[in-house]
Amino acid sequence: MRVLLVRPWVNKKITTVKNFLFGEPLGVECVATILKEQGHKVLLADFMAEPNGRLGAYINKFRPKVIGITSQCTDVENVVKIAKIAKKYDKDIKVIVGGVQAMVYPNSFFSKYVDHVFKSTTRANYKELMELIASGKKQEKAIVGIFSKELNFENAVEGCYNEYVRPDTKCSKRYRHLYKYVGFQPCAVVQTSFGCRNRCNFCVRWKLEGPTLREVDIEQIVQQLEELKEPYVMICDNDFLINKKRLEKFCELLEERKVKKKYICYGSVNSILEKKDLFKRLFKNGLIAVIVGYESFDDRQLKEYNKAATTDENLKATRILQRNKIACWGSFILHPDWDKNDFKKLLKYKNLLRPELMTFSPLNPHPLTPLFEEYRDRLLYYETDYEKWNFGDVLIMPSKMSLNEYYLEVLKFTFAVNMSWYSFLYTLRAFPIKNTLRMTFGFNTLLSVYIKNFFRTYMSSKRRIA
Ligand code: B12
Ligand code: SF4
Repeated sequence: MRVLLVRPWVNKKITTVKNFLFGEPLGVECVATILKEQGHKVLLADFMAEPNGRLGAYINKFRPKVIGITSQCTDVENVVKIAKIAKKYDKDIKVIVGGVQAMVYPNSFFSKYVDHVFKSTTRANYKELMELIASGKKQEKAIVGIFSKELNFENAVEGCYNEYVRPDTKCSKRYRHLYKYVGFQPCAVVQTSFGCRNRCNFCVRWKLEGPTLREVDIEQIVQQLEELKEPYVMICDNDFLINKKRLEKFCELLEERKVKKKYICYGSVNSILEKKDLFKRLFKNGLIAVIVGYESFDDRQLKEYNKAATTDENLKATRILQRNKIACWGSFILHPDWDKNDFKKLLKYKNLLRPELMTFSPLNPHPLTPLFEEYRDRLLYYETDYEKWNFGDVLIMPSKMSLNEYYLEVLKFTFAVNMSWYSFLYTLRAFPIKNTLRMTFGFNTLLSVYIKNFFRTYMSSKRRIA
């Protein structure tokens, strides 16, 4: 059968990080592998890369029997829009939806335009569904991990976790030069493990992928790296630095096979501290930056988040990376109970840590996380305002100042962070000048969103007073 796989257009209403982070659609590439293995013909339409792409043109040209759409929280509206267009073109096209949002909230796609929603994706459930579609028969029983319209989306045969499948990079060939991560372009994304050993209580990732770590055979990964054309690779595991033996084997294989690439990965503070002697070798083999979730300048808050590290350990981890010439990209959470002084304290702590890059977002406790319940009463949006859970907006009512004053602090903070001369020097050294300019443009877009939010909250507070 012909299957058109689609990543939706970026939702224009959200605070997007597209100007910095624009990774390949790894999920649909995995689905493409499964489909090709099962003998189907696949075409990918990446509307994140083709903002003016038209679904109708793809349908007319490719004549798909099935359209598979991937999703994140910000995509709900566009996924349903794509499904509606598909059915308008041909009511017999089967529309299936998968991706992170389908895993977390399958019910957000229980629509008359969608036929099946994947809560978990495996070779087995895909095979069963595709055979059912090909047979044209009525669906009588549920398929594990899939909600189906014909069964009134009631068939919650809860499945398992997603199965590891090597992504099919051929299907995204014509877009690959566009994919980038911060200033590195072209940049591929690779996943080498699932789950996380830590339990930060604002984080949805260990909930999505499972509490126990599942690792893919590292030889298989190195082979995958060897075959990639991109010079840069973002390793999107939750904590790539967990397993020392595996990292040593990784280096050994890269050295043996002379694989020369540059890597960016996520790493937790405890993992960095445990392997301080390994970073020299990792740097030699191409590790250029580690994204570390520091979250706060305050040890009490780190405890509240159930972080497995202290502010002191954060500092030690940063120095280990920097001593080994590996850039540290630190990320932080802006807490809704902060006063103005706390924003200043974070700036001071940042100046002590001196991460090469700093990112931050307002506290965003996803509804699946333990912290969500604690803040439920102070939420500014409904749980079902899915697109708001995007890390850009203030979601929790601040306690020490008005929402408008809080946005002003966020705005001032954004400005102060981006005035940092050592981050600027780092970007000039690390990235081509055109990418630094693009990042400046991205920063201005982000700033303009906070300015808009500041004025929006200012006007609504005026209206309330009037
Ligand atoms: C790499 C990454 C990105 C990349 C690429 C994402 C992509 N796939 O398109 C970039 C940088 C572009 C990105 C952007 C954003 N991201 Co992001 N990202 C990630 C990260 C680190 C890894 C995702 C990944 O590739 N996983 C590996 C693949 C194989 O898994 P998968 O996509 O889930 O796919 C599997 C299944 O879901 C399924 N599947 C996927 N698609 C389909 C389609 C069909 C038809 C079927 C049947 C099955 C299916 O099969 C796959 C194989 O098992 C995750 C964190 C994490 N560990 O999950 C955050 C994460 C997914 N991102 C998140 C967010 C919030 C965003 C942004 C909204 C941020 C922003 N404000 O701009 C944007 C949204 C982009 C957009 N659509 O506009 C959140 C999502 C929360 C949510 N509930 O949706 C996550 C979970 C991070 C977090 N800490 O919470 N992201
Ligand atoms: S270390 Fe990172 S991925 Fe793991 S639970 Fe904490 S925030 Fe989530």
